[in-house]
Amino acid sequence: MSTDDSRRHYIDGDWTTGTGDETFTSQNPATGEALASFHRGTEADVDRALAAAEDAYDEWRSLSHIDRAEYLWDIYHELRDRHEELGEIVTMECGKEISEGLADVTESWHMVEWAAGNARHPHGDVVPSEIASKDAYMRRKPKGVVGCITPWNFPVAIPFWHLAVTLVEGNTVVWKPAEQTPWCAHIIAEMFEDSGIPDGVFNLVQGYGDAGNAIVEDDRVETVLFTGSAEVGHKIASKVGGEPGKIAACEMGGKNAVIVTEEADLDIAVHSAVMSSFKTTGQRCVSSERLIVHEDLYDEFKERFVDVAEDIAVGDPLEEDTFMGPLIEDDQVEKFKRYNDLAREEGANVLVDRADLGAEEIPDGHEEGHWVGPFVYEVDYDEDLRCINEEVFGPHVALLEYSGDFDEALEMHNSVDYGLAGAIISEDYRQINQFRDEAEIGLAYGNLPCIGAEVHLPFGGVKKSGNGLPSGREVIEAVTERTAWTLNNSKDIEMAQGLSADIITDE
Ligand code: UN1
Repeated sequence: MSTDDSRRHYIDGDWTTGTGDETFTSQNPATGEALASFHRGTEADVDRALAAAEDAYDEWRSLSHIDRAEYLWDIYHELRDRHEELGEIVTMECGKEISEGLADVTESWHMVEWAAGNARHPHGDVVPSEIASKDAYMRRKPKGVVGCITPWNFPVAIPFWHLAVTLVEGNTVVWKPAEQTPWCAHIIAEMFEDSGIPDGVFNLVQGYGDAGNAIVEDDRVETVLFTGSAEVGHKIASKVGGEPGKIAACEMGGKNAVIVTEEADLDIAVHSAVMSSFKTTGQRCVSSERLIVHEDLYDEFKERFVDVAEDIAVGDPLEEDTFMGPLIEDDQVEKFKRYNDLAREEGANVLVDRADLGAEEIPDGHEEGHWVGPFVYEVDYDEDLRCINEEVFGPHVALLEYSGDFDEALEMHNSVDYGLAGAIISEDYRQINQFRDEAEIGLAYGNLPCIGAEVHLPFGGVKKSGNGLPSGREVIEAVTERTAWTLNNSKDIEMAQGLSADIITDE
């Protein structure tokens, strides 16, 4: 593909090739086929985008929430109207099977609906004052220029988690999407252009980590919203942490678990575990790589889970009878296999190994795809095993047996450094409530898979998984500053805390 065909960045209302001379291609992970070529952003491109965002800020913030939301409503309708087409593009570019590609687009218009609708909802609180003649209330102001860095696994939904609220609240944006899914990002930028949003309010710079880093390090950026790997997120958080006034809202991965207690309904347990471990081929930050199962049910659960894992339909993600599409790229396949080997070295008893699929399992014409099937093992619990502590981001699943009471399961559950999502499967409300209260996670589920959160819930983790801010309504916290505003309605000045307002002089 020649450079001239390559798609451009969207900066200051213009489609530009930028200053660099490199391009990169987006690939279909199911076929290895190149989908489109894109200009690779440089620090100079980010610099231009930030300058545009800074210039556009004053005018944008001066609009009302409701006027700003109008642009988002246009996008909401376009997302709905183009559901099928965009769902297929998501599937082609990131390999998720088609129901997931479609759900990604649905989740994005839900987020836009929430953010634009919220423009008409009350913002902030009226706060009582100790002094009857004072009014006190909270106001929020936009921060300014917000940098957004998004992952490939929800290439339409997660950008809207970041962008929709941020823009409605009056900030301007420079966005660097994942290098694996630039096509989806390009379409989102076209939607912003179609909406007629003022130049410079929304800017897209395509590219790699160096472009993302240029956003993170720039003084003009007040808030960085990041969703992606723990490795990158922790670097961003520590860089930004040293800068007063600047915030990094990071949502990263997990080593999530489903606990199946002795009081579980086994049908629910198997169903939830399969969904949690294999949807998106294990590539959600909320996917579960640990199944913690009580000894009373262990053998039966194992047999049933293994049966499904042996047969789970891996195939062409555009076909409706596929459950698992490919992994995103070769590096991910290698990582998955490396961790499968590590589990073996650490003493795992392998129950299902479909890491290398047979030729007959790979759909015709898809030989260059990044295919793997489930890898399931059991291992004697030892909290230091790396295979049950480190996130793989693939269908790599450990079965861990526990005996004794629920505290033991919880201890295993909480022993990892991460804390994003988890589920308990039990018919005993005491166990369920204990899990709700004591599981160290941001997203907790009872008798459900630990995936599939809705956009109006806070989404985010604790511990190494992040600070729970870059999504849903919590984004508001990250992209606005609060003012506590107090107004005196009296001609006299009266102070709180009984503080004297008398001016005393020597005269
Ligand atoms: C992710 O895990 O990377 O809760 C995002 C879910 C989706 C979002 C997942 N709504 O599964």
